[in-house]
Amino acid sequence: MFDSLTERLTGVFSRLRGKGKLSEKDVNEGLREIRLALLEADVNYKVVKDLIARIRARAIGEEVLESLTPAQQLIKIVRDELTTLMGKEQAGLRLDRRPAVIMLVGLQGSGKTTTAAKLALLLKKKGHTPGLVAADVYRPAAIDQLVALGKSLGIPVASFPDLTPPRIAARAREWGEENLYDVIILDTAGRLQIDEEMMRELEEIAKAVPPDEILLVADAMTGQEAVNIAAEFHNRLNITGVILTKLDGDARGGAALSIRAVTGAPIKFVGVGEKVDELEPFHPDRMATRILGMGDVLTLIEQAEAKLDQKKAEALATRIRKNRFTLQDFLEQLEEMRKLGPFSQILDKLPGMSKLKGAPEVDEAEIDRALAIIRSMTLEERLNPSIIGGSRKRRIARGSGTKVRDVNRVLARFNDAKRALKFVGKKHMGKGRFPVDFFGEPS
Ligand SMILES: Nc1nc2c(ncn2[C@@H]2O[C@H](COP(=O)(O)OP(=O)(O)O)[C@@H](O)[C@H]2O)c(=O)[nH]1
Ligand SMILES: [Mg+2]
Repeated sequence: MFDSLTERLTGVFSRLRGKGKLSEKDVNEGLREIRLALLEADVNYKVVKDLIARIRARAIGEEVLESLTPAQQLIKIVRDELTTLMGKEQAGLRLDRRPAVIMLVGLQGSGKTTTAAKLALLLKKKGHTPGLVAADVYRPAAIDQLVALGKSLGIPVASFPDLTPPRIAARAREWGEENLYDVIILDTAGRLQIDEEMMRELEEIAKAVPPDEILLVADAMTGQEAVNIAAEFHNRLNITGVILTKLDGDARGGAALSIRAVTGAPIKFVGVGEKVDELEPFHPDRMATRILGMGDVLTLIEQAEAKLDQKKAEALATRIRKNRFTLQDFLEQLEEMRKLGPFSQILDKLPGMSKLKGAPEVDEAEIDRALAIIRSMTLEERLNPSIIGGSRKRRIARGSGTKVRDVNRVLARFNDAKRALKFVGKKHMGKGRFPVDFFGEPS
């Protein structure tokens, strides 16, 4: 579902993440790529424009640039805005009356009849007693199709071939009352295109019942066409929601992302296959997360675990156990951790941390300074800090834009950490466990 959009967005974010700190130019470049990806996914032009404007405003307002994990902040903003775009909360069905009537409308081939059966099955599984009514009297095959589906699911189907569609609708409610069905799903006739006759008939049906829900069934594969259709149906019928079908195909995402913003009607369900159980409630937040390629759960700990290179961590652990921990290791680990986010957030979430001493206070600026200082050292100096005398310290300070006393402090911290790790290595470190409290107060 929406594979190429997801691929493109994932690409944008991994490029941004790779940069560490972001400049305003980086953010603008990223937003430009996101914009193109959305347009290519056939998202409505105006929807994209507004969305990007909102993301940009927040990216600047929330100081993404100054944050320590700008790419992640930006992903979060994009995810939030995509969620809002699709309606924020999951929109459920309003089924207050007995029986409640759900009227399905849409063009021919959009999936109405299939969806009527799917929806009945979903409601039945939730404890409802649904009944299906065929209000498509023009094609006998349409009635047969619904009858066959109902039979296979054990759901009653009624058709009243001698009545006009508005009369069928009124009769359908009575049929439900008589049989104590609590939800009636009306499958109406569609045309290949929107035409006046169809619209007028649907309006008459809606007047005759009137339905608790008028749901437009729209084919996601048709992209912006589905959005235009939704807007027209909404104009005439005041639809209460949309069921987007065929999301299992190579739909590009345009309809899912635009329909709500363009029409104001929320997507309530999505069809994800031809089988009768392939209808799902639509969750804007989960869909946004999915579109961004972040799976269903976005938590720091998962990111941390995914990003820490286990092999490296094990090799490091071995060196620590043997007390051969160098400034080069120190640098690599700092850089590795920098990718994860603010230390204060990750410290207590990393495996093994709870076993170490109480969560230390971390000065983020100091870590940045330490990184700059170690980067200004030669490899030889990093592997053997004892050769760093006065003139080397001055050179390193100059190179990193710091003072000699800052260099001294890093070296002292490193020695503290090394001593602490020697202790930790003997006492606590299991194989492969990742030590992260270099910046704890030396014990
Ligand atoms: N792949 C896929 N096919 C669907 C989905 N929903 C409906 N279809 C197919 O779309 C075609 C038209 O469906 P139908 O219910 O007859 O459409 P109607 O003319 O609106 O009643 C059928 O072949 C269905 O199997 C879906 O979510 N995924
Ligand atoms: Mg049909």
